[in-house]
Amino acid sequence: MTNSVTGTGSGATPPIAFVVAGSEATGGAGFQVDLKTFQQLGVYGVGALSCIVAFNPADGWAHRFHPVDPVIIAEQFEAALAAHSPERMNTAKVGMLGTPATIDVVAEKLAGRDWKNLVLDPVLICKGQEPGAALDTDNALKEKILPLATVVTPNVFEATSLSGMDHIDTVDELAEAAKRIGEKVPYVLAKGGVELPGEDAVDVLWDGHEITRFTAPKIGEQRVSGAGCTVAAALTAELAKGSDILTAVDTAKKMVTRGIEHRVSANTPFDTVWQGA
Ligand code: PXL
Repeated sequence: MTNSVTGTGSGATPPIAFVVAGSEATGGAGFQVDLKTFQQLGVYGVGALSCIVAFNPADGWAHRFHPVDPVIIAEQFEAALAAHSPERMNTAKVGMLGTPATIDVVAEKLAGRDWKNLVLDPVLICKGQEPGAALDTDNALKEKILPLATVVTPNVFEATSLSGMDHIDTVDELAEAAKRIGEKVPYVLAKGGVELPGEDAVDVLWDGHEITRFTAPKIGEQRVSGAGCTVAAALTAELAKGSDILTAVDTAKKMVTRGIEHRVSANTPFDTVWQGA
């Protein structure tokens, strides 16, 4: 007999996905979004915190950025990877890391498992960091984490940086950037979102052979916080479930579009995605 309270009643054991990302306490980005997205898509979330971002409501919601000690990051990886064997957990997402020291330990620990799917959301800057420190972090991310990724999900800003292009103003240029980044990573999902002109939010997938466009009508022109995290987390969850990349991207795009339609407003400057929509 199954028992709904002890939770043995829902049948098969769920797929598992690992995430290393930062906490963002208002609930709109980072680790919180990743776990909510995994859960919504029926995936059991596991993970390590890389940093803690606490916005400052008394200072225009500026980012206050706190790295987690690399020793503690290493310990979290040890616990999570020992608990869940490679046969059960072969898919991971990398979100915001934040410092070169964090990137070093995360690169070392990620390299300890042969991930089938490693989705990198290349969160390049955090407004709370010194520009010089941000540049070092960007370079370390490109050098040490990007080569481990099987999928990378840059927005326009990140795609410009990763491709080395001067600017990206059109979907065609976004596609060109995706191809260039694709020299280093098998799959590149470059997200135009509301950043490019036109009526639609267009994302492009480069799979090493061709570009596929994913299009949805823009819902307003305002950025919604957590959209990038939600897309990358949904893609991760779908890959953990065994979907092929095109189906996974399609599901991720539909989920974020619906989550933006049903966005959550708060006292913060940006609305946030509702993963439960
Ligand atoms: O949306 C990018 C992002 C990712 N991760 C964390 C963040 C943010 C933006 O604020 O705080 C932890």
